[in-house]
Amino acid sequence: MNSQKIERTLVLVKPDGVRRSLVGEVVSRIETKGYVVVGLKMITPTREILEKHYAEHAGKPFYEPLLEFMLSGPIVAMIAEGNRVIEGFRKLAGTTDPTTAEPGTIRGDLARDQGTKVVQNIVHGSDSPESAAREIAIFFPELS
Ligand code: IDP
Ligand code: MG
Repeated sequence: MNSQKIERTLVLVKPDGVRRSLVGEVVSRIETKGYVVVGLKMITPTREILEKHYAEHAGKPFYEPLLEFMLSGPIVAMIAEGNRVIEGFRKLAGTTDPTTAEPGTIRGDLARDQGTKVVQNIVHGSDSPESAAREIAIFFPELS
């Protein structure tokens, strides 16, 4: 709990979050928690970038709908920094399914089941130091 290791995590505001003008809300939750946003950009991702980012899900039933959804509009990519930020942002985001995500979390407060093939849940956050390094390199190649 007292680890002093400063981490970085990749946060994405997905197209649903951008469409609903929730970029500021997401940034605000990260910053008011005390993490520091050290990189931020709005991009229209290519299919190639998303295939790299979501490689672990290739072949799953929601994979194609996930790529289509992520290609449906601009997204905002951010790097958040702080002690244990990888775990901390996952807690701020809440669980994958917005119906059961705890109120108080980004997904629990701001998203709901839309009846779509892929769950639309506002944000992505890296799930481990290895994923964070890999994903930051995909979205911020200029930093590596
Ligand atoms: P995470 O974003 O909470 O880490 P992952 O399992 O990595 O969840 O899945 C990536 C994204 O794919 C989720 O955020 C969600 O948008 C979508 N997704 C994951 N599991 C399902 C599912 O069972 N049905 C539909 N969409 C899903
Ligand atoms: Mg994930």
